[in-house]
Order: sequence, then structure tokens, then C-alpha cells
Amino acid sequence: MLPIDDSPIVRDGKSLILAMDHGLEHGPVDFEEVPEKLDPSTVFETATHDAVTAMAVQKGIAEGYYPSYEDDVNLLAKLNGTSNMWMGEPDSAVNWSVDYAAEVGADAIGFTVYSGSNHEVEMFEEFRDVQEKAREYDLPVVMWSYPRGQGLKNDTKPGTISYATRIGLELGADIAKVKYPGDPEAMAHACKAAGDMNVVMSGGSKTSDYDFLSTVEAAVDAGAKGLAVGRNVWQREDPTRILDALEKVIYEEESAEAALES
Ligand code: FBP
Repeated sequence: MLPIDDSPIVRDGKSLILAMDHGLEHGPVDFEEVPEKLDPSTVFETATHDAVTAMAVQKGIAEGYYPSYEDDVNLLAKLNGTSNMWMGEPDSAVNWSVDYAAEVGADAIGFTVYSGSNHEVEMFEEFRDVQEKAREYDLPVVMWSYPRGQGLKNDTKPGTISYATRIGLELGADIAKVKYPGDPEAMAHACKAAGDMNVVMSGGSKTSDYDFLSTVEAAVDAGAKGLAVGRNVWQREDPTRILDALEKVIYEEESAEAALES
């Protein structure tokens, strides 16, 4: 793994990645309650907050909008992604190359791996190519490590999440993004299973301020090095308020309650 602490996508050893690839992964349904967010510039504006260490987007959004924000936002190029209309075993098309992402100005690479899927072998091989090419550019690689497939009934079981972080370490990721396994002990084990590789928690669908922040607090206490989040930030009416609180919980290790009060 790279000495990730020197990377621009890490602040004080932690990361807050703002993801906005939902238009591809989920479709416009994620924007129904916040139609103004269909304009990607609005989310790039949010990503200029000091707490955000990178913004994860697909190729078209990077090409079209990143040039206006390259001085204020670090780009995490999410290379693969599939629409919600795909009904087969979990898989993800590789939509752009590391070379092209570097040309567009990427500071880091993001790649989904669905271990346990019938497409695991080809996804591991694609990850190999991406990881080795990223090394040539000194770009850290964030693995969206999502065990998923017909054989996996529960993708947030503690053992499954520890397996997911370990797969990130084994395959050469610099950061693995995983779902919260439900309790702090399980998260702590998942972080241990990752060795020295950073683990960040996945945001998930929107919950209340307190529920969301207290889960982030528990994950950070358990050893997670931050968060990769989409809907729980940009689906809120006031994303700046939640980012102010996340800054306190993640970097200053304040409690969720204290962060919300101040
Ligand atoms: P959220 O915090 O909104 O869950 O976003 C993080 C993310 O990984 C996105 O990059 C991606 O679009 C989405 O989750 C995929 O979630 P899922 O595959 O669970 O539907």
C-alpha cells in the first residue's frame, strides 16, 4: 500500500469522501426529494467544505464539472459502475481508464469489487490492472469492497465485512470502503483484519442527524479512518451543517451529541 497519509485525499490520517455516482448506480430516484441536486455543480459546491477530502464521481461528471472545481476539490475517479437496471449477478462495467482519469486530473482512483459474485474472478482481474496502473501515477486506490451475490444473503454480517476489508488489503487497495457491520466490536475486527490499510465506512440511505453521526462516531472509535458518503450529506437540506458536525466527529473525535450542539 502507498504511504496514504501523504495523499491529498487524507487529512490527519482520515478521509471524508463525498460520493455522487448515484445517478448511475441508483438513477434519478435518489434526487426526487432534492431535484436541485440533479445539477452536479451543487454537489461540487458542497465538496468545497474543508471536511471533504475528495469527491467521487464517474467520467462524464468529472469531464463536465471538475474543471471548474479543480482548485478546491480533490477528484476521486470512480472507474467502474453499473445502472440499477442491470438484473444479473453483481458486476460493474469499467467506464474509464486510469490513464484517462489521470489526464482529467484525478487525485485518487475508486473501484467497486463485488466479492462473492459469480463475476468475482473478472472483477479481481480488472482491479489488478487498475491498481497496478494507478501505482505508475502514484494514485491511491479506494476499493468499494462489497461482498454481494446470490450466495450472500446478508452483506453486512460481521464476518462478511471483515472479509471485505481483508480482501482490500490482500488485493492492494490503499483504502477499503465497507458497510457498517452493525456494532462497534464487529467494526473493530474489520479494521484489524485490514492491517495497516485504512478502512472507511459507507454512508448508506439517509437517516436522522443523530443516528447517522452516532454511527460515524462508533465506526471512528472502532478504528475506521473516516467515511465515504453520498445521500446522508447531499440529500439533506443543509449539507454544510452535517459536514460541520462530521468534521468534529471524524477529525476532532467529538461525540455525535457534542458535534450537533456546537
Ligand atoms: P451512499 O452514502 O449514498 O450510500 O453512497 C455511497 C455509495 O458507495 C455510492 O458511491 C454508490 O452510488 C452507492 O453507495 C451504492 O450503494 P448500493 O450499492 O448499496 O446501492
